[in-house]
Amino acid sequence: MSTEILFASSNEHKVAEVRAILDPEGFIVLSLGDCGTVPPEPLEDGDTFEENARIKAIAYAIFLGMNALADDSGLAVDALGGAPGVHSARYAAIGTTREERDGANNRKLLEALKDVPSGLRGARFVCAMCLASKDGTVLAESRGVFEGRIGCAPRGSNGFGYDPLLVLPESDQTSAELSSSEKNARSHRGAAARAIATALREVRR
Ligand code: ITT
Repeated sequence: MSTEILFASSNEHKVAEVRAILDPEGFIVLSLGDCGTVPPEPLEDGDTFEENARIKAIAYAIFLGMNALADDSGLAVDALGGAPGVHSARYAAIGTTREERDGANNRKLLEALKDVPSGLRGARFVCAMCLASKDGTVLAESRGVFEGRIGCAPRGSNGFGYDPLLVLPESDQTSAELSSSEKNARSHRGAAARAIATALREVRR
């Protein structure tokens, strides 16, 4: 039995990653583009990934009248006190396309860390996921973390965002040098999506 679930994100890379996890579980993952009406983007003004994931899931679920899953995610860098954190998507505040914004964000991050030695460049991707029902009730929440450190130059062409800068501890590869299935097996989003799948199975019953 297949069940449709909306993953309320405007980021096609995030949608593809979540789809690859939930599809084998028997869920047809719809994106905002599949919904006909494009809902207004809610203001992500929470202080934490969890708060923003809740804001997105609840707003889209109520607007569209259906269960909605949302993720708020980003990069937390130790040497920057956890920044860019919830501001990861628009850290450099430059660029109109996603590619331009990602490139500007990565350049700004490398500049901010230019004097930081390799032993102090620890960082992690964090993903908070929230599943909300059409009346705005939070049905489930999950969190995943992907540990690494920030390299000195971008490497790799897979993925999106800060993937070319996050160097994995064990292999010296960046997240952008992993295949999509390798990234999903280890990543913050992969872990959060696998955890939320359990709640989705309950909702389907
Ligand atoms: P939606 O809010 O529409 O889902 P978004 O891309 O704006 O899309 P966020 O507000 O959660 O999503 O911002 C996440 C940002 O954090 C994202 O744009 C990247 O810059 C970064 N990021 C999150 N997960 C990442 C990953 O797996 N790889 C690389 N960068 C990531």
